[in-house]
Amino acid sequence: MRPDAPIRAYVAVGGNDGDVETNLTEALWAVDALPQTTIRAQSAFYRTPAWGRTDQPDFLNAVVELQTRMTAPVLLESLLAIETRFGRVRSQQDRWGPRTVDLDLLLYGDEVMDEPGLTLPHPRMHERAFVLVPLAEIAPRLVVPGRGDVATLLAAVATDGIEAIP
Ligand code: PH2
Ligand code: MG
Ligand code: MG
Repeated sequence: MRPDAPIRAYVAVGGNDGDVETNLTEALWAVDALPQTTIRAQSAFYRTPAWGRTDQPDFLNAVVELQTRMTAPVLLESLLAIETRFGRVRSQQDRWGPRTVDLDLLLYGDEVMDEPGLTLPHPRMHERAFVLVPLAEIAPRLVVPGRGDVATLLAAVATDGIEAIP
């Protein structure tokens, strides 16, 4: 069902393969160009050490705030389509490995759901400094349902090696 009021959603963008800054910038233009969807705030790009699998290049990461009237599943579909358009190839080895453009739906209003392919809030966002640092830049007081506010979550994680790029 279509939401009858616009929803505030947060999306994390990241990549570490190819011309990352150009890819991420253009992928975010594509997000802003989605129907019924506008980027309302955007963090800086941060250079971040690879998390999960450390034997790969540093990432660039950012977070955007969207206003959207798309449903969460349609928004997710659209983000995955943009990933594919920017050269993302999903494979068996892909989990946590190098990628051109990764677009992760972090929050969709205060929706809490756990369905195949879509868990909200994003199940690992509260422990990932590469998400919390850019998110805290644009929404420090935002509450992650079931987890607490962003500034408090950020204070609990190590942010070593993360720096905003000029
Ligand atoms: N994404 C991953 C795995 N590890 N590390 C950093 N620094 N940034 C990411 O965006 C990232 C990661 C899986 O999507
Ligand atoms: Mg992803
Ligand atoms: Mg990801």
